[in-house]
Amino acid sequence: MLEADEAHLIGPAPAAESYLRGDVLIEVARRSGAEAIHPGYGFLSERAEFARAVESAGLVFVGPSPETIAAMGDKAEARRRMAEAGVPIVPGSSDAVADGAAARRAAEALGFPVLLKAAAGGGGKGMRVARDPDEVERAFEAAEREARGAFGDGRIYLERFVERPRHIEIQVFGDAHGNVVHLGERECSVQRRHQKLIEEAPSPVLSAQEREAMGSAAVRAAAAVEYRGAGTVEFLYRDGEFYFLEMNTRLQVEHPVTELVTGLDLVDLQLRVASGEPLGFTQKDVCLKGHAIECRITSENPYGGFLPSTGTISHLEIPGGPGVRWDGGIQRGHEVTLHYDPLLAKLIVYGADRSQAIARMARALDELLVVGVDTSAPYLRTVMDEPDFARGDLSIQYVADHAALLERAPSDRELAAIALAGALLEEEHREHHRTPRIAGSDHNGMSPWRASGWPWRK
Ligand code: MV4
Repeated sequence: MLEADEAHLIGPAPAAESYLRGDVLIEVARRSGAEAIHPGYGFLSERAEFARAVESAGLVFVGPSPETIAAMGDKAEARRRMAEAGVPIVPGSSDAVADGAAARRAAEALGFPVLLKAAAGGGGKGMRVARDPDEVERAFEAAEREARGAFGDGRIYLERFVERPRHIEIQVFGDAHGNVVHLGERECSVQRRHQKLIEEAPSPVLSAQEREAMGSAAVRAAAAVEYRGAGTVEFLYRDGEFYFLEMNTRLQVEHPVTELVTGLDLVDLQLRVASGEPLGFTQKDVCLKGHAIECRITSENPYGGFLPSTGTISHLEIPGGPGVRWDGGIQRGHEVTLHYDPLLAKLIVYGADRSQAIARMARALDELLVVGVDTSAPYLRTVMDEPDFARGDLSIQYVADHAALLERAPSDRELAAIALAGALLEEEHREHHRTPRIAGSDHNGMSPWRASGWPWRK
Protein backbone atom coordinates (compact mmCIF):
# COMPACT_ATOMS: atom_id res chain seq x y z
CA MET A 1 0.00 0.00 0.00
CA LEU A 2 2.86 2.39 0.79
CA GLU A 3 4.39 2.01 -2.66
CA ALA A 4 1.23 1.20 -4.62
CA ASP A 5 -0.32 3.73 -6.98
CA GLU A 6 -3.80 2.50 -6.13
CA ALA A 7 -5.24 0.38 -3.35
CA HIS A 8 -8.60 -1.39 -3.32
CA LEU A 9 -10.16 -2.89 -0.23
CA ILE A 10 -10.86 -6.60 -0.66
CA GLY A 11 -12.27 -7.32 2.79
CA PRO A 12 -11.48 -7.51 6.50
CA ALA A 13 -8.27 -8.96 7.98
CA PRO A 14 -9.19 -12.67 8.20
CA ALA A 15 -7.72 -14.24 5.03
CA ALA A 16 -10.93 -16.17 4.30
CA GLU A 17 -12.70 -12.81 3.91
CA SER A 18 -10.00 -11.06 1.86
CA TYR A 19 -6.84 -12.69 0.46
CA LEU A 20 -8.71 -15.94 -0.27
CA ARG A 21 -11.70 -14.24 -1.94
CA GLY A 22 -10.79 -14.98 -5.53
CA ASP A 23 -14.16 -13.71 -6.75
CA VAL A 24 -13.67 -10.28 -5.12
CA LEU A 25 -10.06 -10.07 -6.36
CA ILE A 26 -11.17 -10.69 -9.93
CA GLU A 27 -13.97 -8.14 -9.60
CA VAL A 28 -11.50 -5.53 -8.30
CA ALA A 29 -9.06 -6.36 -11.11
CA ARG A 30 -11.84 -5.75 -13.64
CA ARG A 31 -13.00 -2.54 -11.99
CA SER A 32 -9.47 -1.12 -11.75
CA GLY A 33 -8.62 -1.92 -15.36
CA ALA A 34 -5.84 -4.38 -14.43
CA GLU A 35 -4.88 -6.80 -17.22
CA ALA A 36 -3.11 -9.42 -15.11
CA ILE A 37 -3.05 -10.85 -11.60
CA HIS A 38 0.21 -11.79 -9.90
CA PRO A 39 -0.75 -14.31 -7.21
CA GLY A 40 2.33 -13.85 -5.00
CA TYR A 41 3.45 -16.83 -2.96
CA GLY A 42 0.69 -17.62 -0.49
CA PHE A 43 -3.07 -17.82 -0.48
CA LEU A 44 -4.35 -18.39 -4.06
CA SER A 45 -0.97 -18.82 -5.79
CA GLU A 46 -1.36 -22.57 -6.33
CA ARG A 47 -5.12 -22.89 -6.73
CA ALA A 48 -5.94 -24.22 -10.17
CA GLU A 49 -9.58 -23.04 -9.86
CA PHE A 50 -8.42 -19.47 -9.21
CA ALA A 51 -6.06 -19.52 -12.21
CA ARG A 52 -8.97 -20.81 -14.31
CA ALA A 53 -11.33 -18.14 -13.01
CA VAL A 54 -8.76 -15.42 -13.79
CA GLU A 55 -8.44 -16.69 -17.37
CA SER A 56 -12.22 -16.98 -17.76
CA ALA A 57 -12.53 -13.35 -16.71
CA GLY A 58 -10.28 -12.43 -19.65
CA LEU A 59 -7.31 -11.60 -17.40
CA VAL A 60 -3.79 -13.02 -17.43
CA PHE A 61 -2.76 -15.24 -14.51
CA VAL A 62 0.96 -14.69 -13.86
CA GLY A 63 1.89 -18.34 -13.53
CA PRO A 64 1.44 -21.70 -15.23
CA SER A 65 -1.79 -23.03 -16.74
CA PRO A 66 -4.56 -24.34 -14.44
CA GLU A 67 -3.88 -27.85 -15.84
CA THR A 68 -0.20 -27.67 -14.80
CA ILE A 69 -1.12 -26.43 -11.31
CA ALA A 70 -3.66 -29.25 -10.90
CA ALA A 71 -1.27 -31.94 -12.16
CA MET A 72 1.43 -30.93 -9.69
CA GLY A 73 -1.05 -30.37 -6.85
CA ASP A 74 -1.93 -34.07 -6.74
CA LYS A 75 1.29 -35.56 -5.31
CA ALA A 76 0.59 -39.13 -6.45
CA GLU A 77 -0.24 -37.92 -9.96
CA ALA A 78 2.90 -35.73 -10.01
CA ARG A 79 4.99 -38.75 -8.96
CA ARG A 80 3.59 -40.84 -11.82
CA ARG A 81 4.20 -38.12 -14.39
CA MET A 82 7.72 -37.47 -13.14
CA ALA A 83 8.63 -41.17 -13.30
CA GLU A 84 7.34 -41.20 -16.91
CA ALA A 85 9.51 -38.18 -17.73
CA GLY A 86 12.60 -39.95 -16.40
CA VAL A 87 12.91 -37.85 -13.24
CA PRO A 88 14.29 -39.92 -10.32
CA ILE A 89 11.64 -40.55 -7.65
CA VAL A 90 11.94 -42.26 -4.27
CA PRO A 91 11.10 -45.97 -4.69
CA GLY A 92 7.50 -46.48 -3.60
CA SER A 93 3.96 -47.59 -4.48
CA SER A 94 2.83 -46.00 -7.73
CA ASP A 95 -0.83 -45.93 -6.66
CA ALA A 96 -2.74 -45.26 -3.47
CA VAL A 97 -3.03 -48.31 -1.19
CA ALA A 98 -6.60 -49.45 -0.37
CA ASP A 99 -6.23 -50.35 3.31
CA GLY A 100 -3.84 -51.20 6.14
CA ALA A 101 -3.24 -54.73 4.85
CA ALA A 102 -2.37 -53.44 1.37
CA ALA A 103 -0.06 -50.86 2.96
CA ARG A 104 1.67 -53.65 4.90
CA ARG A 105 2.19 -55.72 1.71
CA ALA A 106 3.53 -52.70 -0.18
CA ALA A 107 5.91 -51.83 2.67
CA GLU A 108 7.22 -55.39 2.92
CA ALA A 109 7.94 -55.34 -0.82
CA LEU A 110 9.70 -51.95 -0.55
CA GLY A 111 11.72 -52.57 2.62
CA PHE A 112 11.75 -50.53 5.84
CA PRO A 113 11.59 -47.78 6.96
CA VAL A 114 8.73 -46.42 4.83
CA LEU A 115 6.92 -43.11 4.74
CA LEU A 116 3.15 -42.96 4.24
CA LYS A 117 2.09 -39.87 2.34
CA ALA A 118 -1.24 -38.27 1.41
CA ALA A 119 -1.83 -38.27 -2.35
CA ALA A 120 -3.62 -34.93 -2.09
CA GLY A 121 -1.04 -33.62 0.34
CA GLY A 122 2.06 -31.57 0.53
CA GLY A 123 3.68 -29.71 3.37
CA GLY A 124 3.98 -32.86 5.47
CA LYS A 125 0.28 -33.25 6.38
CA GLY A 126 -0.82 -36.87 6.67
CA MET A 127 2.80 -38.11 6.65
CA ARG A 128 3.76 -41.04 8.92
CA VAL A 129 7.02 -43.01 9.24
CA ALA A 130 6.76 -46.76 9.86
CA ARG A 131 9.69 -49.00 10.78
CA ASP A 132 7.99 -52.43 10.90
CA PRO A 133 4.90 -54.18 9.44
CA ASP A 134 2.64 -53.64 12.49
CA GLU A 135 3.55 -49.98 12.60
CA VAL A 136 2.52 -49.64 8.92
CA GLU A 137 -1.05 -50.71 9.64
CA ARG A 138 -1.38 -48.31 12.57
CA ALA A 139 0.30 -45.51 10.58
CA PHE A 140 -2.08 -46.11 7.67
CA GLU A 141 -5.16 -45.52 9.84
CA ALA A 142 -3.68 -42.32 11.32
CA ALA A 143 -2.41 -40.98 7.97
CA GLU A 144 -5.73 -41.67 6.24
CA ARG A 145 -7.71 -39.91 8.96
CA GLU A 146 -5.41 -36.90 8.92
CA ALA A 147 -5.42 -36.68 5.09
CA ARG A 148 -9.22 -36.90 4.96
CA GLY A 149 -9.47 -34.16 7.58
CA ALA A 150 -6.93 -31.87 5.94
CA PHE A 151 -7.69 -32.40 2.23
CA GLY A 152 -11.07 -34.16 2.13
CA ASP A 153 -9.19 -36.95 0.34
CA GLY A 154 -7.84 -39.91 2.32
CA ARG A 155 -5.74 -41.56 -0.44
CA ILE A 156 -2.36 -42.71 0.89
CA TYR A 157 0.72 -44.00 -0.93
CA LEU A 158 4.08 -45.25 0.32
CA GLU A 159 7.72 -44.36 -0.28
CA ARG A 160 10.98 -45.60 1.15
CA PHE A 161 11.86 -43.20 3.99
CA VAL A 162 15.06 -41.30 3.19
CA GLU A 163 16.75 -40.58 6.53
CA ARG A 164 18.45 -37.24 7.23
CA PRO A 165 18.31 -35.95 3.65
CA ARG A 166 19.04 -32.46 2.47
CA HIS A 167 16.31 -30.38 0.85
CA ILE A 168 17.68 -29.00 -2.38
CA GLU A 169 15.40 -27.39 -4.96
CA ILE A 170 15.92 -26.23 -8.52
CA GLN A 171 14.48 -22.97 -9.87
CA VAL A 172 12.99 -23.49 -13.30
CA PHE A 173 11.52 -21.06 -15.81
CA GLY A 174 9.41 -21.77 -18.86
CA ASP A 175 7.88 -19.52 -21.50
CA ALA A 176 4.83 -19.81 -23.76
CA HIS A 177 7.07 -20.91 -26.67
CA GLY A 178 8.23 -24.23 -25.19
CA ASN A 179 11.57 -23.02 -23.79
CA VAL A 180 12.50 -24.27 -20.31
CA VAL A 181 15.69 -23.49 -18.39
CA HIS A 182 16.90 -24.03 -14.84
CA LEU A 183 18.59 -21.35 -12.74
CA GLY A 184 20.54 -23.59 -10.41
CA GLU A 185 19.65 -24.80 -6.95
CA ARG A 186 18.84 -23.51 -3.50
CA GLU A 187 19.71 -25.43 -0.39
CA CYS A 188 16.82 -25.12 2.09
CA SER A 189 17.75 -27.80 4.63
CA VAL A 190 17.68 -25.45 7.64
CA GLN A 191 13.97 -25.71 8.43
CA ARG A 192 11.66 -26.46 11.30
CA ARG A 193 8.26 -28.11 10.96
CA HIS A 194 8.29 -27.54 7.20
CA GLN A 195 9.00 -23.82 7.67
CA LYS A 196 12.27 -22.82 6.07
CA LEU A 197 14.52 -20.65 8.21
CA ILE A 198 17.62 -20.21 6.04
CA GLU A 199 18.09 -20.73 2.30
CA GLU A 200 21.20 -20.38 0.22
CA ALA A 201 22.48 -20.60 -3.34
CA PRO A 202 24.42 -22.49 -4.43
CA SER A 203 24.19 -25.56 -2.16
CA PRO A 204 27.43 -26.13 -0.26
CA VAL A 205 27.50 -29.79 -1.41
CA LEU A 206 26.56 -30.04 -5.07
CA SER A 207 29.34 -30.59 -7.57
CA ALA A 208 29.03 -29.06 -11.04
CA GLN A 209 28.09 -32.51 -12.40
CA GLU A 210 25.43 -33.04 -9.73
CA ARG A 211 24.01 -29.57 -10.44
CA GLU A 212 23.83 -30.42 -14.12
CA ALA A 213 22.12 -33.78 -13.39
CA MET A 214 19.61 -32.27 -10.97
CA GLY A 215 19.06 -29.23 -13.20
CA SER A 216 18.34 -31.28 -16.29
CA ALA A 217 16.00 -33.56 -14.30
CA ALA A 218 14.12 -30.42 -13.18
CA VAL A 219 13.92 -29.17 -16.77
CA ARG A 220 12.50 -32.59 -17.84
CA ALA A 221 9.98 -32.32 -14.97
CA ALA A 222 8.87 -28.85 -16.05
CA ALA A 223 8.80 -29.68 -19.76
CA ALA A 224 6.63 -32.75 -19.03
CA VAL A 225 3.85 -30.45 -17.79
CA GLU A 226 4.48 -27.72 -20.41
CA TYR A 227 5.62 -25.42 -17.67
CA ARG A 228 5.22 -21.66 -18.10
CA GLY A 229 6.56 -19.07 -15.67
CA ALA A 230 8.58 -19.52 -12.47
CA GLY A 231 8.53 -22.91 -10.75
CA THR A 232 10.51 -24.91 -8.26
CA VAL A 233 11.30 -28.60 -8.39
CA GLU A 234 12.07 -29.95 -4.92
CA PHE A 235 14.42 -32.85 -4.34
CA LEU A 236 15.64 -34.88 -1.41
CA TYR A 237 19.41 -35.28 -1.64
CA ARG A 238 21.57 -37.77 0.19
CA ASP A 239 25.01 -39.22 -0.53
CA GLY A 240 25.05 -38.06 -4.14
CA GLU A 241 21.56 -39.44 -4.88
CA PHE A 242 18.55 -37.20 -5.45
CA TYR A 243 14.83 -37.85 -5.69
CA PHE A 244 11.91 -35.74 -6.89
CA LEU A 245 9.72 -34.63 -4.00
CA GLU A 246 7.21 -32.17 -5.41
CA MET A 247 6.93 -29.18 -7.70
CA ASN A 248 5.78 -25.79 -6.49
CA THR A 249 4.02 -23.93 -9.26
CA ARG A 250 4.67 -20.44 -7.92
CA LEU A 251 7.51 -18.03 -7.24
CA GLN A 252 8.92 -18.92 -3.82
CA VAL A 253 9.76 -16.85 -0.76
CA GLU A 254 13.46 -17.70 -1.17
CA HIS A 255 13.75 -16.60 -4.84
CA PRO A 256 16.10 -13.68 -3.97
CA VAL A 257 19.10 -15.97 -3.41
CA THR A 258 18.69 -17.20 -7.00
CA GLU A 259 18.37 -13.61 -8.24
CA LEU A 260 21.64 -12.68 -6.56
CA VAL A 261 23.70 -15.57 -7.94
CA THR A 262 22.22 -15.39 -11.47
CA GLY A 263 21.85 -11.62 -11.81
CA LEU A 264 18.27 -12.10 -13.03
CA ASP A 265 15.13 -10.33 -11.77
CA LEU A 266 12.68 -13.22 -11.48
CA VAL A 267 9.54 -11.09 -11.07
CA ASP A 268 10.46 -9.09 -14.16
CA LEU A 269 10.94 -12.37 -16.01
CA GLN A 270 7.56 -13.66 -14.76
CA LEU A 271 5.80 -10.59 -16.13
CA ARG A 272 7.60 -10.80 -19.48
CA VAL A 273 6.77 -14.49 -19.87
CA ALA A 274 3.13 -13.88 -18.81
CA SER A 275 2.82 -11.24 -21.52
CA GLY A 276 3.98 -13.75 -24.12
CA GLU A 277 7.62 -12.73 -24.51
CA PRO A 278 10.13 -15.53 -24.98
CA LEU A 279 12.69 -16.08 -22.21
CA GLY A 280 15.33 -14.48 -24.42
CA PHE A 281 18.22 -16.64 -23.20
CA THR A 282 19.17 -20.30 -23.16
CA GLN A 283 20.66 -22.68 -20.60
CA LYS A 284 24.22 -21.93 -21.65
CA ASP A 285 23.67 -18.21 -20.94
CA VAL A 286 22.88 -18.97 -17.28
CA CYS A 287 25.93 -18.72 -15.07
CA LEU A 288 26.14 -18.72 -11.32
CA LYS A 289 28.47 -16.39 -9.50
CA GLY A 290 29.18 -15.89 -5.79
CA HIS A 291 27.08 -17.02 -2.87
CA ALA A 292 23.79 -15.77 -1.41
CA ILE A 293 22.07 -16.54 1.91
CA GLU A 294 18.57 -15.61 3.03
CA CYS A 295 17.40 -15.54 6.65
CA ARG A 296 13.67 -15.40 7.30
CA ILE A 297 12.96 -12.82 9.97
CA THR A 298 9.73 -13.99 11.58
CA SER A 299 7.72 -12.72 14.55
CA GLU A 300 8.30 -15.89 16.55
CA ASN A 301 10.10 -16.54 19.79
CA PRO A 302 12.87 -19.06 18.98
CA TYR A 303 13.43 -19.60 22.71
CA GLY A 304 9.77 -20.45 23.34
CA GLY A 305 9.10 -23.17 20.76
CA PHE A 306 8.83 -20.58 17.96
CA LEU A 307 5.50 -19.41 19.34
CA PRO A 308 4.12 -16.49 17.29
CA SER A 309 4.79 -13.11 18.90
CA THR A 310 2.46 -10.14 18.46
CA GLY A 311 2.76 -6.44 19.24
CA THR A 312 3.57 -3.07 17.73
CA ILE A 313 6.93 -2.46 16.11
CA SER A 314 8.13 0.45 18.20
CA HIS A 315 11.61 0.64 16.72
CA LEU A 316 13.26 -0.73 13.60
CA GLU A 317 16.82 -0.51 12.33
CA ILE A 318 17.42 -2.15 8.96
CA PRO A 319 20.91 -3.43 8.11
CA GLY A 320 22.75 -2.10 5.08
CA GLY A 321 26.13 -2.05 3.42
CA PRO A 322 27.70 -3.99 0.54
CA GLY A 323 25.88 -7.16 -0.47
CA VAL A 324 22.98 -6.67 1.95
CA ARG A 325 19.35 -6.77 0.73
CA TRP A 326 16.25 -6.31 2.88
CA ASP A 327 12.92 -7.49 1.45
CA GLY A 328 10.72 -6.31 4.25
CA GLY A 329 7.06 -5.75 4.94
CA ILE A 330 7.35 -3.84 8.18
CA GLN A 331 7.78 -0.29 9.42
CA ARG A 332 7.91 1.42 12.77
CA GLY A 333 4.37 1.64 14.16
CA HIS A 334 3.10 -1.49 12.37
CA GLU A 335 1.03 -3.88 14.41
CA VAL A 336 1.92 -7.58 14.08
CA THR A 337 -1.20 -9.74 14.53
CA LEU A 338 -1.98 -13.46 14.36
CA HIS A 339 -4.01 -13.03 11.16
CA TYR A 340 -1.18 -13.90 8.78
CA ASP A 341 2.03 -15.84 8.41
CA PRO A 342 4.72 -14.57 10.85
CA LEU A 343 7.20 -13.61 8.07
CA LEU A 344 8.19 -9.99 8.71
CA ALA A 345 11.07 -9.66 6.29
CA LYS A 346 13.79 -11.48 4.46
CA LEU A 347 17.38 -10.51 5.08
CA ILE A 348 19.50 -11.55 2.12
CA VAL A 349 23.24 -11.22 1.67
CA TYR A 350 25.56 -11.77 -1.25
CA GLY A 351 29.29 -12.51 -1.06
CA ALA A 352 32.07 -13.63 -3.36
CA ASP A 353 32.02 -17.00 -1.58
CA ARG A 354 30.10 -18.76 1.18
CA SER A 355 32.33 -17.65 4.03
CA GLN A 356 32.06 -14.00 3.02
CA ALA A 357 28.28 -14.39 2.76
CA ILE A 358 28.13 -15.91 6.27
CA ALA A 359 30.29 -13.09 7.69
CA ARG A 360 28.06 -10.49 6.03
CA MET A 361 24.91 -12.19 7.35
CA ALA A 362 26.37 -12.28 10.87
CA ARG A 363 27.20 -8.57 10.68
CA ALA A 364 23.80 -7.69 9.18
CA LEU A 365 21.97 -9.64 11.91
CA ASP A 366 24.02 -7.76 14.51
CA GLU A 367 22.89 -4.48 12.94
CA LEU A 368 19.22 -5.46 12.74
CA LEU A 369 17.07 -4.12 15.54
CA VAL A 370 13.39 -4.98 15.84
CA VAL A 371 11.72 -3.77 19.03
CA GLY A 372 8.13 -4.64 19.93
CA VAL A 373 7.90 -8.30 18.92
CA ASP A 374 10.20 -11.29 19.44
CA THR A 375 11.92 -12.41 16.25
CA SER A 376 13.91 -15.33 14.89
CA ALA A 377 16.95 -13.04 14.39
CA PRO A 378 18.96 -13.89 17.55
CA TYR A 379 18.62 -17.61 16.80
CA LEU A 380 19.68 -17.11 13.16
CA ARG A 381 22.67 -15.10 14.39
CA THR A 382 23.89 -18.05 16.51
CA VAL A 383 23.56 -20.37 13.49
CA MET A 384 26.01 -18.16 11.56
CA ASP A 385 28.66 -19.05 14.21
CA GLU A 386 27.80 -22.73 14.47
CA PRO A 387 30.60 -25.00 13.11
CA ASP A 388 28.40 -27.54 11.24
CA PHE A 389 26.62 -24.67 9.47
CA ALA A 390 29.98 -23.07 8.66
CA ARG A 391 31.15 -26.37 7.11
CA GLY A 392 27.89 -26.71 5.16
CA ASP A 393 27.15 -29.94 7.02
CA LEU A 394 23.34 -29.71 6.80
CA SER A 395 20.26 -31.91 6.74
CA ILE A 396 16.55 -31.35 7.32
CA GLN A 397 17.31 -32.40 10.95
CA TYR A 398 19.77 -29.52 11.42
CA VAL A 399 17.57 -27.47 13.80
CA ALA A 400 16.62 -30.52 15.91
CA ASP A 401 20.24 -31.75 15.92
CA HIS A 402 21.47 -28.42 17.30
CA ALA A 403 18.94 -28.03 20.10
CA ALA A 404 21.48 -26.14 22.23
CA LEU A 405 21.01 -23.16 19.89
CA LEU A 406 17.35 -23.04 20.92
CA GLU A 407 18.30 -22.18 24.46
CA ARG A 408 17.88 -18.56 25.25
CA ALA A 409 20.88 -16.36 24.62
CA PRO A 410 21.53 -13.75 27.33
CA SER A 411 19.37 -10.62 26.93
CA ASP A 412 20.89 -7.15 26.53
CA ARG A 413 20.20 -6.47 30.22
CA GLU A 414 21.93 -9.69 31.21
CA LEU A 415 24.87 -8.84 28.94
CA ALA A 416 25.06 -5.44 30.64
CA ALA A 417 25.09 -7.15 34.04
CA ILE A 418 27.84 -9.52 32.88
CA ALA A 419 29.87 -6.58 31.54
CA LEU A 420 29.41 -4.70 34.82
CA ALA A 421 30.56 -7.73 36.85
CA GLY A 422 33.62 -8.00 34.57
CA ALA A 423 34.42 -4.30 35.00
CA LEU A 424 34.14 -4.57 38.79
CA LEU A 425 36.46 -7.57 38.83
CA GLU A 426 38.95 -5.73 36.62
CA GLU A 427 38.77 -2.71 38.91
CA GLU A 428 39.49 -4.91 41.90
CA HIS A 429 42.41 -6.47 40.04
CA ARG A 430 43.81 -3.00 39.30
CA GLU A 431 43.51 -1.97 42.92
CA HIS A 432 45.76 -4.87 43.81
CA HIS A 433 48.35 -4.34 41.10
CA ARG A 434 48.29 -0.58 40.69
CA THR A 435 49.91 -0.41 37.24
CA PRO A 436 49.69 3.25 36.26
CA ARG A 437 47.62 3.95 33.12
CA ILE A 438 49.22 6.73 31.14
CA ALA A 439 47.54 8.44 28.23
CA GLY A 440 49.26 7.34 25.04
CA SER A 441 50.42 4.07 26.60
CA ASP A 442 49.27 0.73 25.20
CA HIS A 443 46.47 0.43 27.83
CA ASN A 444 48.21 -2.43 29.54
CA GLY A 445 48.30 -4.36 26.28
CA MET A 446 44.51 -4.23 25.90
CA SER A 447 44.23 -1.67 23.09
CA PRO A 448 42.87 -3.03 19.82
CA TRP A 449 45.13 -0.51 18.08
CA ARG A 450 48.09 -2.41 19.46
CA ALA A 451 46.68 -5.86 18.66
CA SER A 452 48.87 -8.26 16.68
CA GLY A 453 47.77 -10.35 13.75
CA TRP A 454 46.93 -7.62 11.24
CA PRO A 455 48.67 -8.41 7.96
CA TRP A 456 49.90 -4.82 7.46
CA ARG A 457 51.70 -4.78 10.78
CA LYS A 458 54.03 -7.75 10.09
C1 MV4 B 1 10.16 -37.44 2.43
C2 MV4 B 1 11.14 -37.47 3.45
C3 MV4 B 1 11.92 -38.60 3.56
N1 MV4 B 1 11.73 -39.65 2.71
N2 MV4 B 1 10.01 -38.51 1.60
C4 MV4 B 1 8.07 -33.38 3.81
C5 MV4 B 1 6.92 -32.64 3.17
C6 MV4 B 1 6.83 -33.10 1.77
N3 MV4 B 1 7.23 -32.04 0.94
C7 MV4 B 1 7.73 -34.28 1.67
N4 MV4 B 1 8.51 -34.35 2.87
C8 MV4 B 1 9.43 -35.34 3.09
N5 MV4 B 1 9.35 -36.39 2.26
C9 MV4 B 1 10.78 -39.57 1.77
N6 MV4 B 1 10.59 -40.62 0.97
C10 MV4 B 1 11.25 -36.36 4.30
C11 MV4 B 1 10.38 -35.28 4.11
C12 MV4 B 1 10.56 -34.17 5.01
C13 MV4 B 1 11.04 -32.94 4.55
C14 MV4 B 1 11.35 -32.70 3.22
C15 MV4 B 1 11.80 -31.48 2.80
C16 MV4 B 1 11.97 -30.45 3.70
C17 MV4 B 1 11.67 -30.66 5.02
C18 MV4 B 1 11.21 -31.89 5.46
C19 MV4 B 1 10.92 -32.07 6.81
C20 MV4 B 1 10.46 -33.29 7.25
C21 MV4 B 1 10.28 -34.33 6.34
